[in-house]
Amino acid sequence: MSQNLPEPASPQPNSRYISIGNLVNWKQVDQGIIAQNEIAQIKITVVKDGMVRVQSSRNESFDSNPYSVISGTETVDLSIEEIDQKIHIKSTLIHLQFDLSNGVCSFFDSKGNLLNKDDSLGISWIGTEVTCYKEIQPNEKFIGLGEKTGNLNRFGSAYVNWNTDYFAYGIADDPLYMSIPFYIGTHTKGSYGIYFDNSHKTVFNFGASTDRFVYFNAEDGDMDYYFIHAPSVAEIISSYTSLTGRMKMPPKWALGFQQCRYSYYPDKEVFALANTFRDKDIPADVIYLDIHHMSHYKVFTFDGKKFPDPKSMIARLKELGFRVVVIMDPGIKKEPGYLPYEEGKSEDLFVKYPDGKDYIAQVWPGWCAFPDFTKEKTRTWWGEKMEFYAQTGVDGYWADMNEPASWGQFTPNLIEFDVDGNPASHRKARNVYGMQMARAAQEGALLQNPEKRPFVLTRSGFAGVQRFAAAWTGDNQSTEHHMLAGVRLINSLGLSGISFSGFDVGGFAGEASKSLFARWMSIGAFTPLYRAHSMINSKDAEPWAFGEEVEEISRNYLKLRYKLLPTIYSKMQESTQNGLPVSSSLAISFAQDERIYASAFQNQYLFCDTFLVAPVESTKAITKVYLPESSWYYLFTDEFHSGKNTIYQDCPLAYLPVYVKGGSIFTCQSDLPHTGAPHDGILQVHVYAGKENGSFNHYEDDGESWDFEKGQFHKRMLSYDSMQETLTMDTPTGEYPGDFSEMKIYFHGFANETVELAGRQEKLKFENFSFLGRLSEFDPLPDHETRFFEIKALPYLSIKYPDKKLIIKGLKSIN
Ligand code: NBV
Repeated sequence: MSQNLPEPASPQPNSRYISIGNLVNWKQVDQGIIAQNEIAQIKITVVKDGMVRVQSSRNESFDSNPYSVISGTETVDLSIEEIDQKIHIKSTLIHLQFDLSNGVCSFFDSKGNLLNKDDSLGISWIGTEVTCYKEIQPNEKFIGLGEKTGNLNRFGSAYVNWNTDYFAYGIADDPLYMSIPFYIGTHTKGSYGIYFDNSHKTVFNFGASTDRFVYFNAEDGDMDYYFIHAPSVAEIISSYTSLTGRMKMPPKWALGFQQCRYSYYPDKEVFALANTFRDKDIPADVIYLDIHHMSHYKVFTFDGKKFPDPKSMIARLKELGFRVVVIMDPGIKKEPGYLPYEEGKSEDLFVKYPDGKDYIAQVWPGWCAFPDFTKEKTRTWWGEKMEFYAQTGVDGYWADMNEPASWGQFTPNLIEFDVDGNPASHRKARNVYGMQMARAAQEGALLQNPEKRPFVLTRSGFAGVQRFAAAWTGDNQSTEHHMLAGVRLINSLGLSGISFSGFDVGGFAGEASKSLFARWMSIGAFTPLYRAHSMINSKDAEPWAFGEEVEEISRNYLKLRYKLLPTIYSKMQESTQNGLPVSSSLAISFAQDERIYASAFQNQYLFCDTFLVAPVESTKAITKVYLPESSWYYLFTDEFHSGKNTIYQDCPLAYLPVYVKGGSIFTCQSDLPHTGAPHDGILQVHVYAGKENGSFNHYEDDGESWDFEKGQFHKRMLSYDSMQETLTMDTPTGEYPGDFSEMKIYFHGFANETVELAGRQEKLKFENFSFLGRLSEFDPLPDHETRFFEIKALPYLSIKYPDKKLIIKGLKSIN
């Protein structure tokens, strides 16, 4: 072992493959090693238990990527020794073997199972392009990679990360708006995650056009990846989000229904929209103002004709229980006298050519300059400008076109960005630009309203964007396939650290059929971000625009959404702590179950860990559903199904196939027109019998301030123990008094007529219960009957909301 390492060679332009090759010199450094030869250097660091960072560079120092990784190295127990030309780096969860003869890394778990290994081609370069080739393990599946179309199992496909404005993308198109270079590999020996921390254009090839390897590469920068291992896929995602951050608790209203259109104007139309929701008793919380709110599409302006008095308009909307979210596009019109342009120029805030001239390109307002959001000064300035919206009462911000998009769709690579003091070209900065705009919007919202939790929605992003904004999947199309592809996109975002996301319900481009809109509304109710949106020059696309039946179906699912808000809110809070998604692909809990990857079942997911949602085209009356290990109850009738079982399910338009996992608990409230309206004070607790134990952490706070950080929350663990036959409600924690005075506990799948409560037998009551309302008989013909599902004679117990720990005993499962 030598302490004197040779100087690394500087990169040579070369169109041939060159591998890192034989590494004769290495030395131990803090929590790892560094090895070097004339081709490159490689550094391996145990970042924390279950996480190893591998960096390799042909330069003297490693390239910095300041935006995604937010946690540092933790001190861990590890051993490092050299045996037969191999360095063994052992920490508790990962044993890494580094082959000095060719730079190949092999990752094992603590029991010696091989998780992942470089192909002998290893880490290598072609010119500045750096690649890591990996062997494919037997029967290995690849999942995640963020906003990517295609199958749940990405094996056989390749993807490019290059943030792209893609109007009306097809369901196999790539790349889209957002790049998350993080994927999970899973096979019978275990699962692992790889986060490639490089914002240049990257390629992830999971065995497309080759049977030899999978690889990931970047057109420039270093090989710099984090290898993450933990016993479960869920823990791998948690670990990844401890590295790149987690979402902040959103305001409760952002979980209500959001109505968007390109665009609602003038103010009268906005009022009509708001009043129609209320008149028709259709719950909703948010109305969006798209680009027509502006004067000549100039950000930080209102069109004085369409919106003569935005402040009073928003105040009136608030009285009706609506929040307003306003769009912000990055392009600043190049127009002398337009203050944001003048300030941006004089304060040096725009993206520039290397010769110092502003980069000017065309978008909605015409020729525009682009704020350099990778510069702190620009982000701060943008946040200050947001006062314009904040003082009118705007509550949320929508960052669009932030790939950044421009007409022609081809940004010249030479333009320069500050990258917070480490200037870089468009090649390195493009993929992080949108995320930095989302950051500016979040910081701006906080600057303008420090007491309130911000809501920012972004189209573009990169790893870590979850810290700043919710995401939506851009300009989808009004087709059945797109509806299902959108579900896969959301599930994939969830696998990649983004918990708060949604798609345009109804489809943005094109026009949804009646049935498609109805089905999409029902799926949207089980999606973290529930937002309908549609394109300019298309037919109206509000819940009432498709006839009476669709209106009733939409109302039903919207009401169900609002009933479920205590559960959704609780799960969002949990996600801020563990980084796990609220819409979870079945690959998280059932990674080793082959069936879940089948094309017929790959769209299925668990919502709030409780509801298995099986999205299905609106044209189908019956569908196949795969129910994995566990036991399951059809939500609308409590019909019982054992797990590891494929069933045929009727799916009339009014009933989306949804199943509750045995052993689950969730909480509900009464119908509400919007999240700010009072409920009836009764917390419904639904508990489902099962062989597995289940628990649910019910969470409440005031819904919009930061007081929960100072203890103003109400949290209560509810747990079901199948062996003990008990339902336990722990003593609540936190200082927030809680919003409920009564509790109504529904027992699903239990044979009980009484339960034991505080030593006494309590008689249960029974009612016919339905999660959805009955639809009108639209067709007067006698042979036509509108189907209605309900749970017959469901036992329940009503009690005062317990302020202390309470145990209900003697629960007897039917199955
Ligand atoms: O601002 C208009 C639209 C917006 O409605 C949509 O959601 C974005 O994805 N925007 C794109 C600009 C261009 C649409 C053709």
